[in-house]
Amino acid sequence: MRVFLVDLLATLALAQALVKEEIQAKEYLENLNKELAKRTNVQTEAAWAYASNINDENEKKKIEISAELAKFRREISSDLQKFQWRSYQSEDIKRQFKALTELGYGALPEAEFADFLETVSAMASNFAKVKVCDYKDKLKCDLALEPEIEEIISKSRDHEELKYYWREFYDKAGTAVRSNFERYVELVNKAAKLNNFTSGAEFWLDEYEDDTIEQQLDNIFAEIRPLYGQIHGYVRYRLRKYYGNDVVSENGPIPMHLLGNMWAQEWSEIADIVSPFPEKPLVDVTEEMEKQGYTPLKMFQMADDFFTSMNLTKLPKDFWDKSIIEKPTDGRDLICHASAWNLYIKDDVRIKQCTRVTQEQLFTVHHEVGHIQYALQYQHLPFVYLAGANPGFHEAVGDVVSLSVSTPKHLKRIGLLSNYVRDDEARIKQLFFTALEKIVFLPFAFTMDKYRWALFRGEVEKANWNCEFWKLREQYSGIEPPVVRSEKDFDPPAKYHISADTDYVRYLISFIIQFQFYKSACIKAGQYDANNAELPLDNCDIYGSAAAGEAFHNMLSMGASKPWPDALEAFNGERIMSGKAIAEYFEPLRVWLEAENIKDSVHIGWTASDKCVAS
Ligand code: X8Z
Ligand code: ZN
Repeated sequence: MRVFLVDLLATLALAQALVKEEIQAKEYLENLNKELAKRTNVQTEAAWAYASNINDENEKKKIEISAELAKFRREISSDLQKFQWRSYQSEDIKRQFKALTELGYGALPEAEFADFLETVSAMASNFAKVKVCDYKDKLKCDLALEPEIEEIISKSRDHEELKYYWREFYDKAGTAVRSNFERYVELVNKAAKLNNFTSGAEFWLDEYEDDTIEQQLDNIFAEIRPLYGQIHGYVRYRLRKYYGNDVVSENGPIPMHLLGNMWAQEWSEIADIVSPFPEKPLVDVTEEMEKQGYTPLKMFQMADDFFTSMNLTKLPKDFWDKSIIEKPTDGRDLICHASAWNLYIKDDVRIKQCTRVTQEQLFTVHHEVGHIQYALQYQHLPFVYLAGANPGFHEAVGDVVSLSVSTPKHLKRIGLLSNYVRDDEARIKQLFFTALEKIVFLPFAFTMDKYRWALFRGEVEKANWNCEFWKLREQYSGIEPPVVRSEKDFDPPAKYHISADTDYVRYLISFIIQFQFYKSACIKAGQYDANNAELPLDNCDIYGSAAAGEAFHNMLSMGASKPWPDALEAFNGERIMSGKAIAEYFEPLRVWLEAENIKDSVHIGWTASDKCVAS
């Protein structure tokens, strides 16, 4: 009896001590979050300075400050281990501790972490600095990806010219950094192991807090794949008519340089030559934007206006003062790939974009402003929670608004479209256009990370690293390079995110869930009713809807404080990522295309590519 009482008292004392410790831990976290925000602000300023002006001095500063921050985080991580946080009552405190003990790449020993930063910097700056010579004037050698090369790849219909720029770009942006990339893969895997993951793949996927995410994506992709097959078959059939049988085969993969985009990730730039119903208007407001004297500034003001029309937060003064929204003309090198930045100080948010006045860029502007809106909505939270529910959520916000902006209804409202009659054929044409952006992108996005996961997992021999990339691109997208590639070439880093160490499955997730958000937002806005032909999903404009804005606010203001199903639930009551909404959106197109392809005896599917050989 006595022994029992002593035990009980001891247990009680322990429990009391734990409660007391938890109170102290809370205070400790508050201070630590503030300290981390301050230090991360300094590090992000250095990263911003480098990204907007690439030179040795800015690179050195950025690397030094990043190394210092990583060192600080390693130090506090041993402090954190002194707390028995796994036994605490509060889910919130446990979540914060868990996030703070994760060191990411900073788990690498000092010298290797510096090596890692230098390696990524070398690849990213190489990508940013690529310049090629003009096709016709080989003495003019200052063409950059943004704007010159992208403009040519999207507008030229001369397949030899397109092939020339494709090869120049891939050689310079990809092959040039093969050895850096090999070192990079080693270091990612080493960091993964130090964080107790089997490989870089599991390390990257951990951000999604869902052990079955790969399987879920495989399943959703399998549901959409038949529609992709129809689009692919139809586009190849139309390209064959346009370029002739010698350039485009009947059953093979599509030569990717003909698709209007350097990576063939979105094909909407060639809508003018592959869309059905040529006599119907193609919704492309680029010309109208030019005619009306649009500027990058005006495009950002419009995005700001869209978010505020839904009762969301206005872009703050710092945004307008500090953003870079046009390519500087002083000749400096910078990373032109559009990005949104959170500086971890109240209202210090910025975008860096070499904006051009085109319809496609108008959508990108909304995409980037979506990132900023997310940051503004969660900025009241502790530092550890200043992120999206998962990276895919962060990518999806602005795209939901872009889906709305791209509707004929909205383009009319803002005076960019007139005399447009939306009959059945015009509608199919519009859906086809959107599919060239949204459906075509899915297999592309999947392969960017399937490829890197496979390398991290050691599933591919180094001697096959290039051909494995093209094998996946062929298998999933049915495209191939315009010229024979070999293991003497190395093409993956010619995609920005591969050179810049950014995962890509975030965009695959975004392109799926953005339709879930869009559909619910449209219902909330009274703009979509599945039983009312007057209110179709593909002409829904959520502009001015406070109800849609409230749903956004509920989700965005949670930041990363809860697992993503909770954030999704806050938006629309769902807890599962699903392909149902995207399939519903494109259903009329699927029905039409299947019939059309049968009528035209269009071949569906593709034979294997022979465009990559061992050496
Ligand atoms: O990289 C981006 C954004 C910046 S987060 C411009 N996107 C992906 C890409 O360009 O490859 C947006 C969609 C896909
Ligand atoms: Zn983005």
